[in-house]
Amino acid sequence: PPTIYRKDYAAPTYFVDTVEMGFDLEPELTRVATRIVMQRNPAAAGRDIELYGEELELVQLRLNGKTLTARDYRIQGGILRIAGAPAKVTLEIETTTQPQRNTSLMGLYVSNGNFFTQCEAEGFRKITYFPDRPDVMGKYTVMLRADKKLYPVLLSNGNLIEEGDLPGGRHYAKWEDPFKKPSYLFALVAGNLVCQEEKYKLQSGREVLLQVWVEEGNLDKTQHAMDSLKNSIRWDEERFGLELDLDRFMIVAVGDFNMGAMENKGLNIFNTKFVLANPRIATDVDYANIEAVVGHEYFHNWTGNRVTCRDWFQLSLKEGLTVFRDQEFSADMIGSDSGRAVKRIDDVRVLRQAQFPEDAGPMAHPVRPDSFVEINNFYTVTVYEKGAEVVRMYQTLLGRDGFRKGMDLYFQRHDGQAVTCDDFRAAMADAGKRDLKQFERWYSQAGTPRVAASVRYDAKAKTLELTLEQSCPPTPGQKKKLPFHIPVAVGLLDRKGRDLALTLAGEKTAKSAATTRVLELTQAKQSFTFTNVAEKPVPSILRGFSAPVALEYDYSDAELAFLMAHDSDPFNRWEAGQRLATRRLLSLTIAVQAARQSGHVVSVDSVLNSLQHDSALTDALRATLNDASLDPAFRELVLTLPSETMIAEQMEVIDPQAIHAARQFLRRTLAKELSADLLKAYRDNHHGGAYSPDAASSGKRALKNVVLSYLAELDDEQAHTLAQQQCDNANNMTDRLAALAALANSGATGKRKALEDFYSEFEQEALVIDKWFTLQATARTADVETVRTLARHPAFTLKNPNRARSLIFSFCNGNPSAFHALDGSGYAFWAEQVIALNGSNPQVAARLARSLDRWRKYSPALQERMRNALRQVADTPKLSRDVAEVITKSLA
Ligand code: B3K
Ligand code: ZN
Repeated sequence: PPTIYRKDYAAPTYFVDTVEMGFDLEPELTRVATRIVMQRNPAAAGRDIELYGEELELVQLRLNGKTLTARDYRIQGGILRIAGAPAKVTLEIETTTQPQRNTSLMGLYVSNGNFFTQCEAEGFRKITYFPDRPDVMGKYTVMLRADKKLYPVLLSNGNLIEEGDLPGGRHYAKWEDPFKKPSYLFALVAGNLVCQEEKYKLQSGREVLLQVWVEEGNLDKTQHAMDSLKNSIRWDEERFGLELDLDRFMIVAVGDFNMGAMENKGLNIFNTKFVLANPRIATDVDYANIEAVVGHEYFHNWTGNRVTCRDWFQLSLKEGLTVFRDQEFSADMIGSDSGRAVKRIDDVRVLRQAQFPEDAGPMAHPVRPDSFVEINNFYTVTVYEKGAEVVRMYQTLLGRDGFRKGMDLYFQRHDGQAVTCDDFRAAMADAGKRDLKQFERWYSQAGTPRVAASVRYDAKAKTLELTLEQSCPPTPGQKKKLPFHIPVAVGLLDRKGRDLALTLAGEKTAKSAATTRVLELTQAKQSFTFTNVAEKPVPSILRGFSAPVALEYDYSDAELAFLMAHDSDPFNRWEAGQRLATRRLLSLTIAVQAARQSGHVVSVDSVLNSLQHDSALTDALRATLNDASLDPAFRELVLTLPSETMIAEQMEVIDPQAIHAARQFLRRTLAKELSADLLKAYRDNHHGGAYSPDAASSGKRALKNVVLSYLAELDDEQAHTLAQQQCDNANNMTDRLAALAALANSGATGKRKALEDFYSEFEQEALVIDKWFTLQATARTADVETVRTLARHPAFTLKNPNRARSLIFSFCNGNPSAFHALDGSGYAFWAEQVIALNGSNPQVAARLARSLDRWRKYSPALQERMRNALRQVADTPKLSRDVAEVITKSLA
């Protein structure tokens, strides 16, 4: 399959004015009649009309009223070309598709008997022939016709302008979208659905209709999504002055969906996972995710829909920006400073856990990629999460107000247009009167920059010189990197842990008492001198994680413990603990390896136990755990050790089993040493009152449940009883699931029964059964055989993406020590599943294919087995473009 390059961008040959569509919806065969009014792009005179189409039956094609025959056009490689057409053209196209057989879940498909569409990125071309590219925008009118009994609800973008009955038990609905849009934002839904609806008054006084559509039995799970939608609408008005531009806004939940949700104009379609919630079935994390995703899709209405992308290389223009917006929304919804910090830490954790490895692996690509084979493979953590960090850096550099001015200018210039990342950067630079030329490298260079920091204190001169040196490792196709423009937020702590007022050399004295300064690192190496520094301070560098870089600074254990206790910046306070824990985990991992090698592998534990005791971490964690002045949610984050994946990324050669043993050992040791404090924290934060998903209550539950997970490490009767009681008495899914996990990872006698009871209680709740699969796939005792057995369970199916992710992805990505079993059995299983999914759903298959991305980081023996599994997939006949791209790049 061909590679597509950003540099080859060419403007469309024809622009679209209006699109009228008629659908005769039948699951076996749906007829689609499309009338497109187009005009030649004057800059593309003499070039063909180009329409894309995939898996379509072309029934009829007419141009300005005249039926075209096979001689009048060519279809090649999914493109239909018409030569010599006049400047003004009306095309009438009739196509058919087979929704029931569409397992790719792109284009028009059927889920549980209802019709849905997914068009981003290139799914519209599976519905009709069309200039299916984001820089071609048109005004749509859509007529839906279907059986009235089976499909009582007929929805599309915009406003309902007409509906009525038709002969033969059928009915119709006509929808008109007043805004021009690219085809990827088209949507229709037809089926047997019900909705919760509400009238909502905008700040301007205009009233809008809000609806959340679900299957009949789920009406008791829509309130949180509705609340989140209203909060999103208000937030975008207040923070960015952006108003909902439609009179009607709909969210529809669907059980079969490739991703999280889709921002179709006025008709957002969501994975049920990000809509349905009540305390019985949803955890605190689910509640928070629903709020974030509802916000995200709603915010796209301006960042993505009103201003869209010129081409798919610019994807981060809308995604990075919209993730940044949803992150800020969630933070503002919590409100408190500590809550904001917790949210920030959560977001950075995702970035480091998923994006840093991507940026260091074979699929590494810039935030604005230069090429792709299959665009669906580029909806990545780099484009989304690193893209959001890039947007956040504008705000860090320009300030909140400056950023807002930049946003205002962006909309003023580009409303209704399809634009580029450079256009966004120019709006920020112009509004802020700043030179952001070098900042462009954040878009063009892949890889995670390293920033090495060092300090020199001069007691006589009372100065502190901070030297920052940046570098960026090579990535595929990019050997040498140029320096980035990096905002580095810095603070200095005195001996008592208080922030110093900061003055830089050359400035008058501390006119402002700023205690955090944003330094701008633009060269490979740069020094900054602080004056008036009375004593040697401890530096707090990269506060708030002010840039997506890996910071290296040679802290002593004592300095880290000091920062954990005193840093006024909560992010760095947490970070210090993570550094300390990482250090300890790495040395334990090496000890495990040494114990194994020495031959007498009586017990790795006994060897670890004999290591010199290191109390720095234990003491610091104890202090945090017992500090009632700290937000429980924050304490939970501090108590959570870096994941096995995080540790793996720090190693030259990844040894999954040694990492696992080391981390388990440390958790057990901490549980023993802190048992009294843990029990007290459990009691203090456990209360049986009515459930509320607010940040304060969920923070307490989070702390209580991480404490429970530590106590469960002791695997004694007390822990079993605690877990069993919580499991029996919980009035919400958060507590229930945490207790079940504690049991499942223990040797408690009630463990089997607890899992079985859980299953029968929630058999009808697909999203809960997903959790049931995940819990078992990631359990410590799970191995490939466990997962194979679960895959034969009657409730398992690869056809439903959520279910596939709940078992297969959870195991391959979330249980490293079992997945990387030395005999390669995990990889054989992976290859089978990738191959099976490749046949039905290439997009989901390609996601799973990425689980072996980092194969070169493992021991030669494991590498060999992974390479074999990769080759097995590579040699599979009829490999999709999606999977082929991932596998080829992995093996390259
Ligand atoms: N824009 C969609 C993602 C579409 C993915 C296509 N493979 C959801 C979102 O980011 O909001
Ligand atoms: Zn998005």
